[in-house]
Order: sequence, then structure tokens, then C-alpha cells
Amino acid sequence: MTAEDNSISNNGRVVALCGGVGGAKLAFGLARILGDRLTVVVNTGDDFEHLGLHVSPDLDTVLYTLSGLANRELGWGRGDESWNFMSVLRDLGAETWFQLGDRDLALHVERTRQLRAGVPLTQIIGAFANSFGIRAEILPMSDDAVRTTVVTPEGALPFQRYFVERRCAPMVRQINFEGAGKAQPTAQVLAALRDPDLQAIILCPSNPFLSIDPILAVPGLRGVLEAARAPVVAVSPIIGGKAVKGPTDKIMAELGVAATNGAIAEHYRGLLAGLVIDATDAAERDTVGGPTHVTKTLMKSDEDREELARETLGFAARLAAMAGPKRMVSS
Ligand code: FO1
Repeated sequence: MTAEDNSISNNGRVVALCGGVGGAKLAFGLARILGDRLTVVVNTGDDFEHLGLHVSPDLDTVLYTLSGLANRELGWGRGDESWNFMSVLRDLGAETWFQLGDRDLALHVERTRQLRAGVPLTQIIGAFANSFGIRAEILPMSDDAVRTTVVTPEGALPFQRYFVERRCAPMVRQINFEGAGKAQPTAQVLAALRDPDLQAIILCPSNPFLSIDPILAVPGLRGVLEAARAPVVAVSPIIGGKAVKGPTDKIMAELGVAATNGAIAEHYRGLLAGLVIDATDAAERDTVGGPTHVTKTLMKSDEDREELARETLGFAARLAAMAGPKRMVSS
């Protein structure tokens, strides 16, 4: 590690964009290094009303992962769970396809109560993060409703119906972000991205199509990223042509996109100063179309998460030291 590499670890703000289980793991590693100098902007396109409750899966996965409460096998929900609510729901013949643990349930009930009282989602999530002892700033991408729908041969499915109830089986023809056109980025998200002390913007190894694109679809956000002085660095969610978790490679195939690191770089065309790929794919280094850092990107342990975060921050520091953050113009 050069002194340069450590520069970001020791000062300045870093903003990470994230959604889903994989993204939250890198956010965990970044939070261990950066503490309150990290802002995590989280996808809310997966949010939905269920059983009369407002559920925010990606926000909750970040809250549980950064606080150490997450179920480590599943990646979502809490580890210390009981399922009495679900078992009575089943007895009542109600919908049980979306599993809500008893402790997790309290968070949905309290979020719904506050939303109905007019409290902005950003304020609710900030208070939850504090109560979980999280020092990083956790921000919804917007306080306005943006809802991911997946267009399949059976028609448009709300995201959780596609992802959980149908287990990603239907073929994806198109992905829409309902309400994105009218949504506003929050003042807190804009302030973090415009922080004069911003050192790096990290696109976590989330599904680009389902977790990062909804964030980039919020009017104005992509432009703020493109104008940012700090380098934008993505960690590829693809290793060896496969997604580490979830339907990324299946969706890429259905959308006619090759599951390669070059395709990931192309997807973020115009935004990236660099891409982090796994050592398995070192041979792809020269086909990515711009600065590439090769390291171990599979995160099994907390140490793996922190090591990948450190490698990514070091790469961003080196890119920042070069004359201005060059945008990758992938092939
Ligand atoms: N994913 C599942 O595959 N099955 C579930 O029953 C389920 C419940 C659930 C409850 C709360 C929560 O925050 C997440 C939950 N998830 C479940 C995961 C969630 O659907 C996905 O993590 C995201 O929406 C996609 O990134």
C-alpha cells in the first residue's frame, strides 16, 4: 500500500451507491474503514407495500449488514429471528410468500407509522441507523416513490413479485422504474455528492440493472456523478461470467448482454474512472476499456469485505492522483 493508497482511508468523504445483498457487503467493509466519513446511497426501487406495511428491502439489508444484525446465510433479514408472525399469518390463510421475521416486523411497522405521520423516509432511516449504532450516513436515493417493475412475457411484475414470489423465473424483457421521472434526489444525497471533501464514489457490486440503475434513473443524479471531481469506481458483480448471487447473469443473457466485465464497464459508460474485477478474470483486464484493478472480489468473511474496500479505495486514490478523473470510454 503506498501512502497515496492510504490517503482516502484517512480523510475526506466517500459515497457508495448500493442495493441488495452483495452491495451491502462492500458497504460493510467501507464502513469499517471510513466510519462517519462514508455515505451509502441506497436503492429504493425494491420498496413495496405488503400487508399494509411499507417494506424497504435494500435499505434494511444495509442497516442489518452494517450493524452486524443480518442473517449471514440469507444476506437479508435478521440473524436473531423468530417466525411467530408468519406462522399465524399462514393459519389465517394470508400471503406468506414474503418472509417477515418477528423482529424485522417491528421495523416495518414503525417505518409505516412514521411515513403515515408524514415523516420523510430519509429521517426515519437516519434514526434507525443511529439506533443500530451505525456511524455511516445511510440515505435513500429519494424520498419520492420509485418502483422497479420487470416486464416479462406474463406482463409487468412488481419487483418483489418477480424476485421473491416467482424466484426470478420469468424472462426479463425490460426493466422500468415507475415514478423515476417525477422523483427528486434528496438534499442529503446531493450534499454528499457535492461535498468539497469528496474523495471517491463507489458503485458497489450490486446488480447494475436492478439495484444501481434505479439510483441513476433519479433525475439529476447521473449528472451529479458525471460532474463529480472525485473518481467513480465500480466493483464488478460478475466473476467468471457468473453473478456471485442473484439473477444478474440470467438478466444480462435475457437482455442480450454478455456477462463479462467489459459489458459491466460498457453499462456504466461515461461514468467510470475505473473498474475493479476479480483475479479469476485477470485476462479480461485489457478488454474492459479503461483503468482496471484486479484483486479478490468474492467476499465470504468480514475481513474479505474490508480488504476489498481497502483495495477499492486505494485504486480510487491512485485514479484521483492522475490528472483529473478520466472517464472510461470502454470499447
Ligand atoms: N428475499 C427472498 O428471496 N425471500 C423472502 O422471503 C424475502 C423477505 C425479505 C424480507 C425483508 C427484507 O428486507 C428482504 C427480504 N428478501 C427476501 C430479500 C429481498 O427481496 C431482496 O434482498 C431485495 O429486494 C433484492 O435486492
